[in-house]
Amino acid sequence: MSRPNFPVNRLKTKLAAGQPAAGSFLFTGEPALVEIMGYAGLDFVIIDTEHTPNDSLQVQHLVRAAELAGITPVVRVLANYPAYILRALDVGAQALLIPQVNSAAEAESAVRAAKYGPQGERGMAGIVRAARYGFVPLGEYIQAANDNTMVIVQVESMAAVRNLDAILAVDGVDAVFIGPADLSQSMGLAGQFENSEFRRTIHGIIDRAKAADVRVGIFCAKAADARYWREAGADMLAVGADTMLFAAAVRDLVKDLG
Ligand code: 3PY
Ligand code: MG
Repeated sequence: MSRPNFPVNRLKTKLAAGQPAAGSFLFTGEPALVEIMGYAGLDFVIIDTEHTPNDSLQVQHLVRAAELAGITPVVRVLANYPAYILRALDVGAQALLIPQVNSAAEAESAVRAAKYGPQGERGMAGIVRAARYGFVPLGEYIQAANDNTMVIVQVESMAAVRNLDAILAVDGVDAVFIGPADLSQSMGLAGQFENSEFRRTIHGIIDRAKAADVRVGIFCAKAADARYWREAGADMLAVGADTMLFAAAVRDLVKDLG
């Protein structure tokens, strides 16, 4: 009987070492694209279930592909509900991205749902994929899950910006993640990503997270934006998505064909 190992959380390792981590979103449900991202050298892939129809069975296949290719599978849940968090974790998500977290109480609720006791009250089943189907003693699995599972909460509304210091102080929040699209809308500046007030607000979030010694991520449409926000102090750069990368490649191809 072989004894399965738990995957190394590359995103957590990098952020803990003070190094920036780079990744991308996955909007299709295609495991081959997860493998390609891993083999190309990205640190993490955010498997999205907020804005995609991917269900948990598909997420499980995508997480498997990520483990195979050595890239950390982050799952963005549909909403901040314990049941969605449990689904993502039981199939093996190593990190959760929780959309629209607007207060410390909401961040605490996410952490409670993500951690087994005594830190939280995640529903327990020792035979799921994350638990290696019971091939690892339950106590060891619980410890490994609580140590390795990351909780990353999205700051993407003015309410979250107002409550940011309290959110940053929540025990178990590994990082905050800026969602520029929703944040711009919440500021009454929908899609105005070059607006100076908008950009000042993002700088402010990054500075406050740094002051609290909490890691900070951001979605970037392109590599130049990622370089800019990394320079400004962001640690977790999520650049584009599989669909965006493919669209850009096909656009270039059609252009090159003349
Ligand atoms: C947003 O821009 O609102 C996002 O959630 C990006 O991840
Ligand atoms: Mg958003």
